Amino acid sequence: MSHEAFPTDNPAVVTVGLPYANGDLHVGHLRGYVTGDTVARALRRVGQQTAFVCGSDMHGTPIAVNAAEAGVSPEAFAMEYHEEYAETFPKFNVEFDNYGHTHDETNVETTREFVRSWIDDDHVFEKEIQVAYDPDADQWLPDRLVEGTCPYCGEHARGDECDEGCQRHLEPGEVEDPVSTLTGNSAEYRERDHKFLRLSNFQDYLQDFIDRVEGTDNAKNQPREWIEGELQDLCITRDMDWGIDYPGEGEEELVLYVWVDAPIEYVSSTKQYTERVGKAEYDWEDVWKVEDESELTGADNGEIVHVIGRDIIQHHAVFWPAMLRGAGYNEPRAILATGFVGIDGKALSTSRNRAVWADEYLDEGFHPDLFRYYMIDGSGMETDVDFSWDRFAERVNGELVGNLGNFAYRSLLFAHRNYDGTPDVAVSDDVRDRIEESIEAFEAALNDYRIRDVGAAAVELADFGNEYIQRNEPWKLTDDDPEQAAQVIRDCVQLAKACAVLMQPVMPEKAAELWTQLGEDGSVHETALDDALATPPAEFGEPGELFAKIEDERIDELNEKLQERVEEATEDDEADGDTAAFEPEALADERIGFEDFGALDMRVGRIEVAEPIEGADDLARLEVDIGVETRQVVAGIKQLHDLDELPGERCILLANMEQAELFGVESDGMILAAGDEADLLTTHDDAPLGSKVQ
Ligand code: B3M
Ligand code: ZN
Repeated sequence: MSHEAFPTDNPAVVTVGLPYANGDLHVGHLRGYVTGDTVARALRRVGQQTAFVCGSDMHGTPIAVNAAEAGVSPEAFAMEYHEEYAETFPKFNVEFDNYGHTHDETNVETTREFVRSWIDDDHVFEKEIQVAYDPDADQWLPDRLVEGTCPYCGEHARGDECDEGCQRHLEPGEVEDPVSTLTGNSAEYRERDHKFLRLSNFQDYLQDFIDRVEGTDNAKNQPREWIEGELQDLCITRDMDWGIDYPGEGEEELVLYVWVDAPIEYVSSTKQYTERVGKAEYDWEDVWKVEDESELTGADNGEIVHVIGRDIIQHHAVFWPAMLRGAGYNEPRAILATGFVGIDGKALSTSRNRAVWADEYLDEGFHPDLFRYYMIDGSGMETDVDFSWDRFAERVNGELVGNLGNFAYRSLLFAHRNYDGTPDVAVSDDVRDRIEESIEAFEAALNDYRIRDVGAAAVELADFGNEYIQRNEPWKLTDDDPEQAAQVIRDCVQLAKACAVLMQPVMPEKAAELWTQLGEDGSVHETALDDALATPPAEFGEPGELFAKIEDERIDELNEKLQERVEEATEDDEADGDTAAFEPEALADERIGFEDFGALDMRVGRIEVAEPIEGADDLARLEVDIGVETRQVVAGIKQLHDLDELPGERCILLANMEQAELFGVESDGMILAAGDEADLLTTHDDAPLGSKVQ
């Protein structure tokens, strides 16, 4: 690791990608904010001074277009959503230390300072380029106002991003066969002068940067391809009214590209936080400013951690570090890129109403911490997940109600009834050791950015607690061996207290509830991990249940509602010829004989191990037991399945497939799967492993 482990003596800042102030929030957005909030809280638990900041992204073409359609100014339009977001986040216990927006004075000023600094250091130049133009509408077509074909992968691309294909950022003039989204007519390319940030000046720097940046594998590896190739300079201006004016002389009609002022809001928002609490408490400059490149690797710089969606890795791991360096700023220590949230295997769509909305979740009466737990612990951070009420209920009923809640309730109830609180004996060595183990697991997971495991620490400890209480049966000991009964319950109360400390980052409100039940008078939000081992209060009252079971009927209702909506959205997709709808492939014309078929040696297998392959976006390494032996195979299913769920699953393996090596991993066979979602083939009954498919 190129960085000192957390906690360091430097202040940290955690940010989350800014939401465009352009529509209501849904569970897909919330995944990122909940992840960021959990990271910030976990850092504080290990003793790292941390500010958690964000803001609304107010600029860009979609907001300008939607505002025009609504007949209001872009500013008024965006402000309304900004205010809605600022109110919604705390309802999910996402508590920013500062939540600003990109159009506020601080960000306008900071952005202009950045750009002036690039101009002064000769990182900006002017170039004549082709920009799409709509002759009917008589206007330029920046970004989302034009669509066409991606020059890199041939997929349909919208303006500045190939969001249906290779996910690349696209520069003005790059989209092929441009069409105006304003009129639907073909657009023309016309010549126009624009300003560019000379990214090529930062090539060497970025190569070093990508070697030391920490975070999720996707964020560390994907950018290599862009950084190691020739870096294309970044056009930083647009022909629009809505945005921050380019600060150079005589360029009044140009505004800055939205991706210039958006990440700078991370800095501005931290600045505003300092303005509020004072430099003595938190100095934004300690985190963000590093004039000289040689100091970047020093031990005195702040720790910048960005949580983003996996579609904006290039902006954060290539453009943003160059923008920072060009202005004498520090660089990100870590970039954590989360997977997407889908429904029924399809992307969430706000315009189609294929979504579960933030307000809707709360209106259903569910506690925000349940959603947080499901998002953080339902799957690894990089994995795309399908939102499902069934899975939500499964997690809540199994791990929270059945395990964590049950353990805390039975322990505290027993303690309260028999001892009025914590029995007056010392905690046993075994239990102390077990709690220390959980603390270490939490710290290690945080330092590796395995946020799911940070969240799992409390639930695993409760699992241990349940086994412990079950094994020792204190209810049988109260008469025969009161000392031993007191010891067991003393241990359980300590375990419950440790659970409260460890669960705080993921479920802050539930942790506080448990803390109060324990009779603690301070705040669980102020604790350090070691407080998990401090003696709990001698007295506390009767506890309540932390979590309530979600009944099947309730889930059926929710499923039905969601299903109806998904079907409607799919019908809309189909009506629009949207390719997200399922289209079966035409049947093959050519017939084969038995012999050809018999040449395929397909066997029934069981997946024993499934793990991601470092550096490969889609590939996983599997070990498959096929009765006679275990085969290692490489399968392109990393994004499509939750790998942790695969061990134990039965599958069909083509055993005489040619051997291959992918990303340095040997593949000795192929597992069979159907469709774009790689639905794994299996058998109807339980034919023994190794049985031949015939
Ligand atoms: N506003 C939203 C997105 O592309 C965009 C993020 C800006 S982060 C600096 O996900
Ligand atoms: Zn593409």
